[in-house]
Amino acid sequence: MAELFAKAQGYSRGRGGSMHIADVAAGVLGANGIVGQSMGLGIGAALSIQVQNRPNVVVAFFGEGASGAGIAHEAMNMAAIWKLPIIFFCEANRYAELSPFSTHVSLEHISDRASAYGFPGETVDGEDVFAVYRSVRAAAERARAGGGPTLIEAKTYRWHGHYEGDPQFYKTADERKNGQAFDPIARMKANVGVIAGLTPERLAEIEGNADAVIRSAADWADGLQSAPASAMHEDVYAESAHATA
Ligand SMILES: Cc1ncc(C[n+]2csc(CCOP(=O)(O)OP(=O)(O)O)c2C)c(N)n1
Repeated sequence: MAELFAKAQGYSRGRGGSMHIADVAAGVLGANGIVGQSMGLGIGAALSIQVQNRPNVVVAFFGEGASGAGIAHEAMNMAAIWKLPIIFFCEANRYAELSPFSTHVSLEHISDRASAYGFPGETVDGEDVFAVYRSVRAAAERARAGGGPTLIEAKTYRWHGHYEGDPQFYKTADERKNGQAFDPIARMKANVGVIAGLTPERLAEIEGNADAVIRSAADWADGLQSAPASAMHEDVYAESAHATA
């Protein structure tokens, strides 16, 4: 919350915002705005795990748009050759920026690409929390046992536009109106009783506790002083000559 509110106590000292959350101590190496880079950074992290003989597994998240970037293919190839402990996790949400899936992907399933590198690829229902969990768990077990990478494609749906105020003219009017019917959280709540044996009361209690944690984090962050403007240029390694002209 401090990072979202641009406060100095944020993970990236308030300079990254929502797109650059990193918490290295928790194993979150950092999101970045360069499409596809999670895979390049991910195989580096996976190589370090392998060299140090640690039991961790990397999960590199990316979209179907990123799956066509050069770095995706280089990273998957190297991960396959070195049998790196990494899961390539594609959130295939039907749109890349303003482009529908079929305009830039030549296959029905991104997961089919894994066979080109010789490791398993799997398509899961990304709206089903439990299916995703099972699939990731199996891939992590394989990676820990030295079996190398897995490509998981989770089919899901992007509610929002690419940017605030995106009129989403690349969707049909019906889709713009009814798209929110795809809701993995609502679906999980409807199924969790059957699968995990939770009562509606216990589920409401869990939700209430989570809400309270989020609320208190937001209140805490809201009350912090803003990072001083004088600190804005700290950790900047290159500046345009025009900035000082
Ligand atoms: C290397 C690079 N090229 C282009 C962009 C501009 N850009 C930002 S998001 C995006 C589309 C990404 O699509 P996808 O990977 O499907 O992710 P999603 O939109 O679903 O989050 C593009 C092209 C960028 N940030 N980085």
